[in-house]
Amino acid sequence: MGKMLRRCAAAVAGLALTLVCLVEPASAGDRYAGCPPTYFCVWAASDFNDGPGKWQNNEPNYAIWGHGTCPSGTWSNCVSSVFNNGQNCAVTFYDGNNYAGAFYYQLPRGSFLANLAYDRWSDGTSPNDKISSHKWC
Ligand SMILES: [Ca+2]
Repeated sequence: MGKMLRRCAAAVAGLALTLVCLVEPASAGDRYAGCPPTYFCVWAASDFNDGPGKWQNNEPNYAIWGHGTCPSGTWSNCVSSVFNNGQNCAVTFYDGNNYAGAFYYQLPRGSFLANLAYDRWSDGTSPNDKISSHKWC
């Protein structure tokens, strides 16, 4: 009986250890690695994978910024997660070039969207793989 309890305890301990390993998130620093302070950063995949593309200023045309794994070869219509690591204000991003079309209004400074498939443009459709420009404040 005692032996069985010990075996069970070991199994539970092992399971707990496994769970801890599975659920332990990467630190914020790891998650956003490559997104320095003052930048708005984007990734081609959800959860901050495959990137980042990063800008300190307004960017009216993502199609001039290459990214090899995107279908178009550029960041336009290719973003699935974003992080506003700016120091001053919010970022609004848009479906069209030159801040046109549907938009996502003012992602606050220090905020992220890990999977744009779960978010909505101003017109109610998904911004996933649609961003083509962004503007601060
Ligand atoms: Ca677009």
